[in-house]
Amino acid sequence: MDANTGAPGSHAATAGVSKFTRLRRLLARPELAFLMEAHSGLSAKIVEEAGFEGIWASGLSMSASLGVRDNNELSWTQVLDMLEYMSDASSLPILVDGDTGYGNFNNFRRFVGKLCARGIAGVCIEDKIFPKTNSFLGENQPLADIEEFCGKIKAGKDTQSHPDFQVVARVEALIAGRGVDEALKRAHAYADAGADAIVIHSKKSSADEILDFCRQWENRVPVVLIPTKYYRTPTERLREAGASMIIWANHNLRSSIKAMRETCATLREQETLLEVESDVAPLGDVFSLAGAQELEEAEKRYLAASSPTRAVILAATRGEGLGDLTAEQPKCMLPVRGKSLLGRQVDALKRHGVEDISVVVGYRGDAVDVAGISKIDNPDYQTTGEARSLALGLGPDAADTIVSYGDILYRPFFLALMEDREEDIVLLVDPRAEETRSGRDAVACSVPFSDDPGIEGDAPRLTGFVAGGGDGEWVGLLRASAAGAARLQETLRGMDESGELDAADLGRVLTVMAKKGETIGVVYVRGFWRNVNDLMDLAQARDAV
Ligand code: SPV
Ligand code: MG
Repeated sequence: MDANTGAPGSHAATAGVSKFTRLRRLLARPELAFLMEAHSGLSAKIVEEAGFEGIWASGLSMSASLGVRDNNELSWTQVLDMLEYMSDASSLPILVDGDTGYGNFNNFRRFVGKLCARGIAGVCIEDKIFPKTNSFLGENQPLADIEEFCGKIKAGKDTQSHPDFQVVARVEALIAGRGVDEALKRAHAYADAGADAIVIHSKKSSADEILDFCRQWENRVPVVLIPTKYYRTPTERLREAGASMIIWANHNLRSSIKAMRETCATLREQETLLEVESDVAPLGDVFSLAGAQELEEAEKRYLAASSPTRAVILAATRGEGLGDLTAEQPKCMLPVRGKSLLGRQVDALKRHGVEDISVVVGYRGDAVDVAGISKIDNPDYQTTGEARSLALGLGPDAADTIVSYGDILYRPFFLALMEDREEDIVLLVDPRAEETRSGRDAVACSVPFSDDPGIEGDAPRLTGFVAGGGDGEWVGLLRASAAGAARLQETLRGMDESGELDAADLGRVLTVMAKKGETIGVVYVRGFWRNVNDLMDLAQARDAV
């Protein structure tokens, strides 16, 4: 958002008009304008949401919201920081309560320079002494020397970097008990010094003095009123008196104090959220005020669109080698220290961000019960093999896919290892000595495993599955990019057409592809995985986790 124009501003009439100009127009127009107090980015948003045309950045409210007194306990740079949040959060022009200008003309002009740079539309300074005291506290507050205060106004006007930045002079003569004549004398001096508008302030519950001032002032420059104490006076009377602007000076702060107290008291007493929930803003409101939706849309525009990875787990076989243990369930459901083989795989995939997990089931598919998976049935599991199950699992869509056997256990980092390679299909292969292998999926590779393949050694590729020996054993995990998955599907279709598919295992499919010249990458991993074909494997798997 542009700090000066608040670019996504909602009012057509103000689109493209700077915040400075908008505040000047609010003060100058004949129609009465209203500023509402804010003291944070959140309250600034709520003011705008309510339809107000401008914000009063109240010194009292900003101080109180940070738990300090309205006695210049906040430094001017801290105020500036709060203003930045408010200005970023809202497209409305902000008139900031600049107290006495944080020192003499020099401190004030430096403040004005920074306000202009941050797109704060105007500042109000009061003719009291630094450090100030809130106008509603104590009696006979000392006033600034008129000449000194006029110098401050001039310094501010000479410093502003935007022609419409507003310097509003606040007359505290009535607050100090010095009467309407003193107030008028000061107001004229300040207007002569270049003030764009005058605030005439009073702490009386009657507006008589204010109305008297307005009558005699005759709108020489616009008049701003803060009717906190004379709130019973109808707004209509203030309008008729010629006020240009009214400031509701602290009412967001005070309403939040009341609401927070009530919530705290209820919770302290009841120790349950039941009664409170309906009295507080819904959480959705919090996210929407913070702009969650804009971020969601921006993510769609700016984050690289990576097609989500899915997984296909082949788990259609019973696992005869495990005897009675698989009488009622397929081996993927065998528990390994309290969690099934399949459940452990699903956990690893989810940790890796894979949400779309399909499990191809066959034998006792009804007993495959793991949260977060979808089941695909291979009704011919007894007469077909892994290749048919894979064809069913991949379906017609080609997406980035992890394929695994349902009976393996592996460390979750295996999934990341397959991402580091450029090939469209990548296998994990364990090169350990033949005698430690299960003997299931022996593979031959273009480059054997080496403890030190060099910095840019040739990346190993699959040559084909072999009957024994070879360079290692396929772990039972592969990753195919969307393009790789498309080529896998194409190969499976071709094998189906030639009648080869039903008898084929995955080794056969990958060998067909390698022989056709497809590049299939291999990543060597030594250990950190198990497959479970028999009771011995199961015992070892249980020891390994
Ligand atoms: C403020 O809001 O901080 C003001 C207005 O200065 S008043 O508290 O009425 O003085
Ligand atoms: Mg103040």
